[in-house]
Amino acid sequence: MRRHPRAAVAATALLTLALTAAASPAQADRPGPHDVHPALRQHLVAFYDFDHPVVGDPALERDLGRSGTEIELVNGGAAMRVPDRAYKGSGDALQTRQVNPQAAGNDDWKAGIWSSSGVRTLRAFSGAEGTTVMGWFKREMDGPALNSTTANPTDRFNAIGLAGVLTGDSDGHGVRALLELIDVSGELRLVALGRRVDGGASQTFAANEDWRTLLPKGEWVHLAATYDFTSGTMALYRNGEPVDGFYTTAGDPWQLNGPGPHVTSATDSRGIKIGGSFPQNNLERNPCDCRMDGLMFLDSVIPAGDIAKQYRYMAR
Ligand SMILES: [Ca+2]
Repeated sequence: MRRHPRAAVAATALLTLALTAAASPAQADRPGPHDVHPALRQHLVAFYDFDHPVVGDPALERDLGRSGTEIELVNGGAAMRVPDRAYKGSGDALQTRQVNPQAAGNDDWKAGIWSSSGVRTLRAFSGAEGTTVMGWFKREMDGPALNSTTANPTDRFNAIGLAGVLTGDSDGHGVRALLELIDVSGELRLVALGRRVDGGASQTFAANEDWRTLLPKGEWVHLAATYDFTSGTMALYRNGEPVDGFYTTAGDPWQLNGPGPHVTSATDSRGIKIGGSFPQNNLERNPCDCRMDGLMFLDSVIPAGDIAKQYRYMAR
């Protein structure tokens, strides 16, 4: 049966009304106007601003990126959202920290998600040519925390975990793309650490400059790391500017010598870790006495110019 034209118009009007009504509440859930530069939006898989608790379960944080990957505020729950100004209009920040350095417990404050079968919503990082991790970080510690997993009361971890995407076979520690501070030949350095092939070796791009200068205690700093799995290159940025550095591993850790295309393993990432390893909370490693905000996980190598734009967009 043919519809009367006027009925069709009425139906269209109703549909428009329905769409408008549906759009209004969704709009309130979107990131703020100063959060995501338009140049980055199409690549934004996951984005956490720590101002969007899951309704009914404030220990979970909503993903304002396209993937809808909720993360857990492990061990501290809603208390981990603290008022602090990382950038204009930034609202609450995430507090992570070691809780009891003398005990081999599982009480450190960290965040993330882990699934043994892979997190399907993070599929954008499977078979990926590139990845970018970025966000605001404020460190409150003077070096890696005491190692709570050994009998020795004075030994320390060799790294401070910031934020990263896990591999498809990760035990909660192994990563595809990670921002962290780690000991490189006896010296702690800000690094981008990447792994193309699950179970394969990682490459590390380490900053030349002293980590305490790059991340002054008590100061908000915007960091970004890019991972180009096709060319085997990584880059670091601080407050929108490239950071000089060097690769720590000789040879071909990403196995780029064979036939391409060279992308990450075709497996769903097992999750995201923020402020220490093992988001499934079965072990403590590399805790970060830090605050973080505006954490972004993108499925592309964001060009230097767009990273600078994103920094200025937030910092203005
Ligand atoms: Ca925030």
